[in-house]
Amino acid sequence: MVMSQKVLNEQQIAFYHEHGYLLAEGVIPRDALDLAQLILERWVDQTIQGWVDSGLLTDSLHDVDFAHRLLRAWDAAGHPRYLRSPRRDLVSREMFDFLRHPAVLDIAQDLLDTSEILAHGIFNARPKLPNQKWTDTPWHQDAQYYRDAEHIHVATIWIPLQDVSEFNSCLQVAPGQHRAELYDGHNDEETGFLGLSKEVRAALTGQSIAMKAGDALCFTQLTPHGALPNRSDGIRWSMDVRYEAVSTATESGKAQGFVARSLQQPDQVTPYEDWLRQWETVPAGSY
Ligand SMILES: O=C(O)CCC(=O)C(=O)O
Repeated sequence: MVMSQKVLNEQQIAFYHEHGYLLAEGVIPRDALDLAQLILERWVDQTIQGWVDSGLLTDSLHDVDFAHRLLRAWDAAGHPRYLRSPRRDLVSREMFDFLRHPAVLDIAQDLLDTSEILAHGIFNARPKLPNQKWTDTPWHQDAQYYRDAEHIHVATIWIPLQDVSEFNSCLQVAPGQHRAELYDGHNDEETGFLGLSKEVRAALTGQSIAMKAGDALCFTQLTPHGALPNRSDGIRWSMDVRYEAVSTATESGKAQGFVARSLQQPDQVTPYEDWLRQWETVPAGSY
């Protein structure tokens, strides 16, 4: 029997719908953060091994802590490009378990107001190194990346692995602006990321959301948001995951997504092997 429990109260849910975002404090338990870190440590190992194999690096810096290892290796390797928002390379049993972690699904259930939940196929890890312009996420709406969700509620849950502030790349949101339209996507000149036009961006007032590890920032597919630069001396790590109701699930959500919870039809919950099969055509090293 799948257990679920309400984690957000009525005021929090009303705030989310009114303002288009919610900072939910202390909702991500330690074991979920540890699982995310394990997934990311494995990805760091692979990334650094790639630099060693291609002769950019001789020492894979195993003794350096998680907050600095990729940074030290990247410096030593001469600043090679790497996958700034890895997704395909994270696909594993552990990633599957993170996406369907009961604490994360409980939040999704409250936001979506249904127990029939699809884990959206678009999720990302963000290894954001200090003063590294090309990983600074510009202002955008998530639905600019999956326009079939223009009128479908997709809830993003952004989970930092350490405390974040304006100093180390917390996110900013534009409260209430999820009621506006889905804007055309523009390529950000500095980063190449898709985002809002300069004109739309200039009209928004960003609110910085400082967070503790264990907090979750929730926002809708239309909520404008972006990240501040990382001015600390450590990496800012985060995971961003998305959920939508099974009954209205979008094609882009279903493509690499899976039914993560169903209290009405538990036998419809996707087994790990079926999810893995959905990735067979997506090449390693891609999003
Ligand atoms: O982590 C970041 O820098 C950006 C996250 C983001 O934009 C998202 O989760 O949609």
